[in-house]
Amino acid sequence: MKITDVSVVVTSPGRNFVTLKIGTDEGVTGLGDATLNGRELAVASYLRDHVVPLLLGTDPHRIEDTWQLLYRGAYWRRGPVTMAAISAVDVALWDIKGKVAGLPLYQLLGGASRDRVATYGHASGRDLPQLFDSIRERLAHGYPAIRVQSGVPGLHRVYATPTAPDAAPDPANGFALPAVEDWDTGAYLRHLPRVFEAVRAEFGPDLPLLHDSHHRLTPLQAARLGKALEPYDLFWLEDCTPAENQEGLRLVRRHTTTPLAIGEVFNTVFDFQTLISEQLIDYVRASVTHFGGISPLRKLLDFAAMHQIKSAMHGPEDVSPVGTAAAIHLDLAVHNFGIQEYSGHSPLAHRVFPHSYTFTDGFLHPGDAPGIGVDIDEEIAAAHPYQQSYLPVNRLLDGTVHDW
Ligand code: EZ4
Ligand code: CO
Repeated sequence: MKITDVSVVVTSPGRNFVTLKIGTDEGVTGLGDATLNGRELAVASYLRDHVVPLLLGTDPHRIEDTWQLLYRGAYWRRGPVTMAAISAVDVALWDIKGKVAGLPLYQLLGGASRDRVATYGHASGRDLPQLFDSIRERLAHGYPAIRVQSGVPGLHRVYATPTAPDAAPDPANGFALPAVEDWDTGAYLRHLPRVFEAVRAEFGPDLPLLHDSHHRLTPLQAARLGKALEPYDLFWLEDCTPAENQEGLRLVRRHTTTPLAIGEVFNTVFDFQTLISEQLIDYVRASVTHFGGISPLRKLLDFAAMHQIKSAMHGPEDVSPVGTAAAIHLDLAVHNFGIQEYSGHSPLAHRVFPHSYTFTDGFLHPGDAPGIGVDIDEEIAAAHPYQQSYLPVNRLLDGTVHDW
């Protein structure tokens, strides 16, 4: 079997997605997600200009060898652009292998370790009444666990909370510039425990609650926050400090028993080495799309399992339905599954990527179509071309750029 054609599809059915499509001489095709939010075209070029020529004529069954060739052979290792590109190849090859075998991917990964995949959904509000409505709405969708994000008094535009109407990016020279959010760590640290106190009082002790600090705190601030949130029994506190400072987590860990989740911006096992081997976190947030695919993520999860650390794959809207499907297969198969983030996609995105996976009463299942179980409708995709866009940036009240 040989790879005969490879194409990169960039489409924007509501938001940008980069998809790799690998075709073979036997007519079997595979799909992989290479979407890197805000830097999509860099990955598309990496694939088109540097990876596609290496794939043509090779045997699609040699997944591990192809992965090692792309990782080691480039000399320049790691990094989000490279690893998103390698991920797309890896997943597309697993997709092909599953289709040739006539089996859904999770069967090739050892089969199902559970009946269905638990998710968490996002709730947020500028204030408590809006937040409570948002939580109720998520619960009505069946989500068994809820991530709670809140506005902060005195701040206008806070991460993942409903944006003020004037927050739309201003076009400059034809380019949409990033939206600017504002931030005051002291105000956030004073406010957040009150939010969780109110949410617990309203929704009771049983509902699993999560929170994402989105890399904004120093280790000492994170330690204080984790401690302050202990009475509210969080499922986890996510990305409490900028992820590249691994040693900082030792300090956080010494001071709080609030479970910690980290790693959505990581792209290799080396980023997790200290965090896992010293047991500084409880959940790894790596996603199939940004971690180089199914092959390395399975190895990471085995390493994590040795330290009783569980999976919690990143599942925002900017991971495409192709990347989402790959995640759900892995979630179903690995023993140390923790939870899957699931934000869903727009109805149009679901039409561009028809899929066998289902979301029912807050739980996902990959379905039993061979491979990853996702197609691409290239006509609808072509009708929705790339839209230039950025993620927001974050500034302190004096104008200093802060971690977003
Ligand atoms: O901000 O995926 O936990 N989820 C997150 C996400 C990230 C986006 C960045 O592209 O932090 O919402
Ligand atoms: Co996050």
